[in-house]
Amino acid sequence: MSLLRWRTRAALVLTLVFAVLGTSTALAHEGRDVGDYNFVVGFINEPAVEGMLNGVSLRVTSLIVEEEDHSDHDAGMDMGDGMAMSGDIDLVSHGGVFVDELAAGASYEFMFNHDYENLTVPFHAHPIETQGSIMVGHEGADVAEVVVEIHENGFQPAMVMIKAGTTVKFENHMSEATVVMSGPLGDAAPADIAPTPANVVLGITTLQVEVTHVASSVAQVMDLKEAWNSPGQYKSEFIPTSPGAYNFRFFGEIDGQVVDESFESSNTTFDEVTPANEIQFPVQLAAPREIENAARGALDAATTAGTDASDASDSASTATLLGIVALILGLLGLVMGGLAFQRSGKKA
Ligand SMILES: [Cu+2]
Repeated sequence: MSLLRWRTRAALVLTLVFAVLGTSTALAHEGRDVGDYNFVVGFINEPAVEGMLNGVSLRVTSLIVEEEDHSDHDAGMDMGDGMAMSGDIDLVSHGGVFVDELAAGASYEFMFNHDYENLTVPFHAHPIETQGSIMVGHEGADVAEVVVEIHENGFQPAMVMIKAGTTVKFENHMSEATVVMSGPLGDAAPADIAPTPANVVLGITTLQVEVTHVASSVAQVMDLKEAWNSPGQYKSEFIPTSPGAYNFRFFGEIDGQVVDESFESSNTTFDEVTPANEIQFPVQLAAPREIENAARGALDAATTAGTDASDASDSASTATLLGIVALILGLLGLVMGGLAFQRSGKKA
């Protein structure tokens, strides 16, 4: 690879890094291996906001690159030429190349062998939502190991240039655990820098998702449809009408492999749904859910008032009836008295 190409690539990556940092929103997805596949799960749009069209996003890739185990990461990799090689290495999925959870003070090492030559490997960490990139080329320091420190405010350094064969050691310098993994931080990298990986799994029609709003335990099964403009991404659109954590349970099968896997939003996985009024301006509106609750309360009050009113009218009509009866009895008494007087008069 020529120096020029290397520089072009570096420029592209810098552009991406700044574009992502510039938006400064915490875009989080959870990546996990499910059988022979890797699932990357999250909301279609993050941050997810209550009352706005969103949905379940699932990206499925098949596992052809061994992760975590650096002893045999040559296995299964085809030494192609030039650009074609990037197709075999999953640089875009969360954890497509490596992923590790680091306790406070712990470290993780990954050796970038010649398969990574001329590639730029983006990486990021949760829940600090920071990212960096490793460029593997012919230039760079001639050392066996390069250290990347993980701090609350990001990676140090965030941009690493190494030669093939160098081990990168990630050190957690924070007081909390973190997850460091390959892949860009956001949902999707620009197409010019991250072409559709060769190992995406297309045309799955045998998976469904059960969406649960955790706090209320309200659940619904939805169909997953492959996004027409994003091969290997499966979506199920819905409008989250309550804030908080959601659980996505994928079930069915892929190519005969049974799938039943749950993903729940949290600060180390994918975003929870934010109440809408947090981002409303200038007037914060009541959420439809609050209006509905208020309406339900008013309806209850009206029903109670109605019952009271009919109770009152019941007792009122009872009183009227008693009054009429008393009146009739009174009249009857007068008539009897009159008759008795007449009779006594005739006798006299
Ligand atoms: Cu991630």
